[in-house]
Amino acid sequence: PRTTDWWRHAAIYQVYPRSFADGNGDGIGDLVGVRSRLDYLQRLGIEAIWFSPWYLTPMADAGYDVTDFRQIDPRFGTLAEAEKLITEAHERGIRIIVDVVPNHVSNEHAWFTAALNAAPGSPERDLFWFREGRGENGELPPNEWQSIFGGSAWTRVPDGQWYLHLFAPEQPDLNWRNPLVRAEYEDILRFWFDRGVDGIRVDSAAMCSKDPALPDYDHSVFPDPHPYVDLDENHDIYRGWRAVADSYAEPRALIGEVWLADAARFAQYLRADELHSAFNFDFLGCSWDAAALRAVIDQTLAAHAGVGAPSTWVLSNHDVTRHVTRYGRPDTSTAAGIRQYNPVVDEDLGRRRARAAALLTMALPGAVYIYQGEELGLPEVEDIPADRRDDPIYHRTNGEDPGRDGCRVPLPWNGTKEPYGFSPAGAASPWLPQPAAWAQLSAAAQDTDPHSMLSLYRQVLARRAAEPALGDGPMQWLDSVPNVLAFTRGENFTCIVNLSDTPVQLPDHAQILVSSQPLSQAVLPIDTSVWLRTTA
Ligand code: TEU
Ligand code: CA
Repeated sequence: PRTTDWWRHAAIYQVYPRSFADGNGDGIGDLVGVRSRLDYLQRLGIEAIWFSPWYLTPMADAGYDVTDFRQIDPRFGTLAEAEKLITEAHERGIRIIVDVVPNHVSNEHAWFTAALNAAPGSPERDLFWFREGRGENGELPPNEWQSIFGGSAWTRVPDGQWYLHLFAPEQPDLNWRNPLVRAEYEDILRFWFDRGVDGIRVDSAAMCSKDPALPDYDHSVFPDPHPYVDLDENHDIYRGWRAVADSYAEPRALIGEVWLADAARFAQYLRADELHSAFNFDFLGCSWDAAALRAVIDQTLAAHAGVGAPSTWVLSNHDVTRHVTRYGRPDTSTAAGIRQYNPVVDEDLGRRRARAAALLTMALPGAVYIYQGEELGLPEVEDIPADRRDDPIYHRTNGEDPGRDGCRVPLPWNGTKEPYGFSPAGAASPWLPQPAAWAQLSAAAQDTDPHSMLSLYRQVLARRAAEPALGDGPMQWLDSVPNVLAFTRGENFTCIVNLSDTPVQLPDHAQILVSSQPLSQAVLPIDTSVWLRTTA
């Protein structure tokens, strides 16, 4: 049901600004480009946009290294343009979510340059995690922690101290035990809420607090909690943020990126005085398998019901292999390897499953996230030349990890060759190369084809918005054939997904509302899903 708590049921579209649309022709997406495509997003039928970071940044981690949260990066535009964009989206009934990164800032942030110029033990250094090294002359890092992007999590500065960075060296971790850090971030939230922003996506939300003893741990196991993941102190941070969000007449939503293995500990972040919701990475990483999906769905619903929070459903984002490619692997149990090289991929199969998955996710209770380009059925781009790759993960692992460039390739809007309308005519090349075979996948090519992925997304989103039983609220599994997922929402709505290897009969007297493939008779083919109007 559609309550005023929009975040409980919204279809939220992730814009990765660098790759969405380039307005000024420098080959990099920008806010003018986004504004020129708001009609497209409105027609698509989404209810909110989450923007990956658009703040001032040296781009060591594609903008997740922020120099100043109150300035827009000049590559993307200006604060005035961001304000215009917020207004223009609101005029279309689209809400705006911005990304806030609390775990770290850029090494060019004023706090970090001040810390580098200050002495060991100074208040400036206490905003970060500066420590003496080990070994005779402190030449060894303070502990064995590894960066998530590869290599040690510590970098030494000229006076001999080391600072902690769980991601790239250009992303020094903040010390959340320092009250100035808390005050500053609450102020950043107010800065954006005061400009009409409806919600915040909280980056790496479970990582902010660290065990101050900085103990080593066994890197081969990764339990929750862990010296820098899921410490209880995190909850105090988000209680403070929730108070800020709730201080507005129209309360603002906080959506966490909380990667945790333990469902019960995950749910603690969604208690009534903390975050409103969080991304469902268990679902994202699940294989294309009925039993596995059903288990994840049940576990998700149970964990969220316990705290009264809405579930979310996510298939792709800017950090993982696009799901057309994941679902096109011969063995999708490797879908759990959400980022890996994919030597053999059946793209048509992957796209067929992606279509079926769209109907599944959009019929489940809660909110749904759509990553830009998934509505076009874009695959992962796997053959980006090494010298064009940008992601620090690729470079810091010497290419052992393919990194995330392949899901960040600029969108194809129209035309038959690069830049496919991403940039205006005569512009610089897009910041990442686009495949030669993307003409058929462009938004313009799909616009008038009633069977395209884009048409399917439009159809499903329109129906989802019109169907009172969809969005938040209960669901009921139907007993069905093995490897087929079937459930009802409300009195007369049924979703069926056929993951088996044989076609299945559709129920009698059912009206087909939407199907992921054209249906010629009352059977549901393999890897196909359907929404039905049913009567009890
Ligand atoms: O990601 C946090 C995170 O831990 C992973 O998603 C990580 O990016 C990587 O995929 C691990 O294998 C968030 C952002 O979504 C990501 O883009 C940033 O690089 C990261 O934080 C640092 O800010
Ligand atoms: Ca641009």
